Amino acid sequence: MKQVLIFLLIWGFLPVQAQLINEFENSDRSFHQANCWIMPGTTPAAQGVISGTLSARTGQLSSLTNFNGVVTPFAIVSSGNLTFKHRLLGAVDNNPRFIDVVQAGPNDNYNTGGTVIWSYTYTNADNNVIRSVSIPLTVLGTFRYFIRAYGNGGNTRTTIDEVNVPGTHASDPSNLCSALVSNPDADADGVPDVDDAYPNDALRAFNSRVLAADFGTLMFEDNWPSRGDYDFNDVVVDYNLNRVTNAANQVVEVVATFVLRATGAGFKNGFGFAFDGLATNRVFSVTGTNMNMSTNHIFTASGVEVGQTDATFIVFGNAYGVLTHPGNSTGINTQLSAAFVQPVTLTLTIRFVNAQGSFLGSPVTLQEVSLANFNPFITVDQQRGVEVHLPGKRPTTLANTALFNTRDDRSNVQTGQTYRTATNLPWAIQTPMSIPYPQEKEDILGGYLKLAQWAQSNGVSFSDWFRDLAGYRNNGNLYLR
Ligand SMILES: [Ca+2]
Ligand SMILES: [Ca+2]
Ligand SMILES: [Ca+2]
Ligand SMILES: [Ca+2]
Repeated sequence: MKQVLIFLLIWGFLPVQAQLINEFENSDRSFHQANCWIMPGTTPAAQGVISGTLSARTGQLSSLTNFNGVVTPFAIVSSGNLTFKHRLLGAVDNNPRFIDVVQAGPNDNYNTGGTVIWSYTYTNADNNVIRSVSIPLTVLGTFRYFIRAYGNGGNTRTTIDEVNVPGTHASDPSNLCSALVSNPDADADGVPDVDDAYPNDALRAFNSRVLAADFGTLMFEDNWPSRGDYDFNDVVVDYNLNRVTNAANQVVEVVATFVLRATGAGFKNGFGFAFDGLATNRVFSVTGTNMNMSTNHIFTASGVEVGQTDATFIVFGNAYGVLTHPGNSTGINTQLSAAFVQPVTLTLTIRFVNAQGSFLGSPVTLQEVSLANFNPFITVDQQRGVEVHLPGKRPTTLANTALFNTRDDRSNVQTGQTYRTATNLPWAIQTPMSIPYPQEKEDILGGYLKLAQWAQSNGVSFSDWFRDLAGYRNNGNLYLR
């Protein structure tokens, strides 16, 4: 008597007695069913045996749609071959006979769904001949297999034996033999669905935002290198960046969201940013740039600005091409006497991979597109060379550096001491939360009462100057509606 191989395994909390090999040596169909082998129209029988004393013997192959045969348990399939033997019991003559194998996933009905991965048409030469089948399994995952025989009439049968599925048993006999999927991973990217922010997208797995808050605020003064009215509302943009990473934590794309809230300026200013140190040729594509009412920028085929060493992105070329002037104010959304214009959200999608997920050179790391490397700036009044950046940030390749150390600017580009006055005051401000900005012509130092001390101490004092704490703000100077 041949031995039936029994595999024991522990799956979660549930001990399952399970076979992925079946030689059908037990004559009781319920024994096989208990191990999640289903035998539609088929019973273990001695007639037409292939090996041992019993084989799985189908009913008469008299229907092309009512299949007889053997359904294996679900298996987490590893690479290898599905093997079995079969034997047609009788002549074909005028009644065609077929045998095939269907691969069915947890969501497929084995009888009506799945994929045929092997098929064979019997001829009279098969009559009573034992045939061995070996099918390489190229698609790995959780599957069961239906070895099904069928024909269009007559009383011929087939026997099936020595079925062997490579992999780990994954049927739950306590739950109608449904697939045991402890950590489903629908897109097979290695990140289980529960942890995968993109469970049906194998290129994407995680979101990583640079700010915990929904948005932070960027405020710019466009009179640089003069101090100007210092009202910091000439361009006001809320921002956040979402770095989308794959299962290997490589950055597939950055989805940069900006809300243009105000432009309290006579100048027609643009806004963009660079990722310092990230070479232009690492970028596969950029979408979402708004160049309404501006011809101030030229772009490569992939959408980054031409002529830049570091990858540089333009969000909009002209704030007046994004927000529509209400008709009765200096700028937009800085004077309470003028009509409020609804802020406009602009989303830039910067992709670093092609459709197959391949990078242009080395994969982009989270560090390369971090807040530390984020270098936002405005371009003033459609003059490409006039850029205003945050203090300590470098100008882009296209900036006119002759403007440094003119008027009120006291930059030292060599030491990175850029965009600051003799008393360390900036022309641009970045906060990790969204805050109000000054009304038109109101000096920001009169609205944010700790800002001067923060800037002049190089960020040591009042690092929370932007918060709404007692003694920190003078709301009368801020644009609050
Ligand atoms: Ca996944
Ligand atoms: Ca995914
Ligand atoms: Ca101003
Ligand atoms: Ca202004």
